[in-house]
Amino acid sequence: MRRRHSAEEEADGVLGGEIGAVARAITAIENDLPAGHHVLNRVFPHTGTAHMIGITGPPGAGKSTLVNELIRSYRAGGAKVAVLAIDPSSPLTGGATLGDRIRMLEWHNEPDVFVRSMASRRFGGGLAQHTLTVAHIFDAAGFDPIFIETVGTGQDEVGIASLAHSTVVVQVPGLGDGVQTLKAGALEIGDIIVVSKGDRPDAQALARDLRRLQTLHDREDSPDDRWNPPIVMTSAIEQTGFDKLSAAIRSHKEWLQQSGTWEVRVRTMLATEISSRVQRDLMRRIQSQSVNQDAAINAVLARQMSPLAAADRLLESLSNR
Ligand SMILES: Nc1nc2c(ncn2[C@@H]2O[C@H](COP(=O)(O)OP(=O)(O)OP(=O)(O)O)[C@@H](O)[C@H]2O)c(=O)[nH]1
Ligand SMILES: [Mg+2]
Repeated sequence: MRRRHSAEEEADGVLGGEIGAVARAITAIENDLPAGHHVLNRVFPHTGTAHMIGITGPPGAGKSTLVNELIRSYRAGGAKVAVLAIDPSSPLTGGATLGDRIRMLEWHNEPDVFVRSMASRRFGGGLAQHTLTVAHIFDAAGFDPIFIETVGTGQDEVGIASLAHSTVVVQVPGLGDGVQTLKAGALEIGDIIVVSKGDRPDAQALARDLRRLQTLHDREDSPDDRWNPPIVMTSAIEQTGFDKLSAAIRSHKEWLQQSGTWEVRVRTMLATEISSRVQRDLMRRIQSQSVNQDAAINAVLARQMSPLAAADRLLESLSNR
């Protein structure tokens, strides 16, 4: 029979790197259970060191393959590595199931590698919050680095960038025309740009395009100590580029720390986590007052109240509770 664990025991378990405790804490956070909050409250003072690395790019771009290679590289240096794969649960993924998306990560029996998939549809708008909150648990358990794999659609790029200290944007050849905005968006948020599937014939052309776009984006007045996002080409088939990629990630971390940008990013990440939580909870509280909401909608429908006044009234009803 399964024994219940106290929050204190669970927190000690997480801090001691016990896989069972880590898994239970994450599940509790995912399901918004009080147990998750209690454990997080206790372990949070012991977090703040792990390097969080976002890996984003279109569906099927080769993100998981890349993460797999990066795990290998960090493991060789003795690191404990965690991966959080966010399943967008949207038709945009091309129907890939969670199983497919993590199949390439063959680390089941490695205690120092923890791979976890989360379905974003369960978060109801709290993607950023849930992702970062789970990452704190990994951090507390001594995992460093922590990879966060997300499917980028070309629109939510900015949000994705505030989930991590370093953002790796994966670009893939062969998407055809109409990817210009995707490329520009990628350049805006990418600390490191990867051209994956470098074995494909059109990979060189894509790298050239990206380099050209990058020069256009370059500003003459930028300070000397600015980070210049490198463009790295990788191929899983030819086994090339991964050393260069992991070196680039490590030097980005160094640059973050030396330039003081690390603290700036951490502040952004935590602010995003907090405000994402507040927004979600406010929405939930408004929705739970469906009587008020219905009355407000009806009043707007009858043109007795403007939509803005209705929104004001709903917010007021929350603070008057
Ligand atoms: N030719 C070639 N194929 C690759 C390379 N890397 C990955 N692939 C293939 O591309 C497909 C998708 O790879 P994944 O690593 O699962 O891509 P992903 O971006 O994680 O996919 P989603 O998580 O579903 O968005 C697989 O069939 C891989 O075998 C590469 O370097 N060259
Ligand atoms: Mg994947």
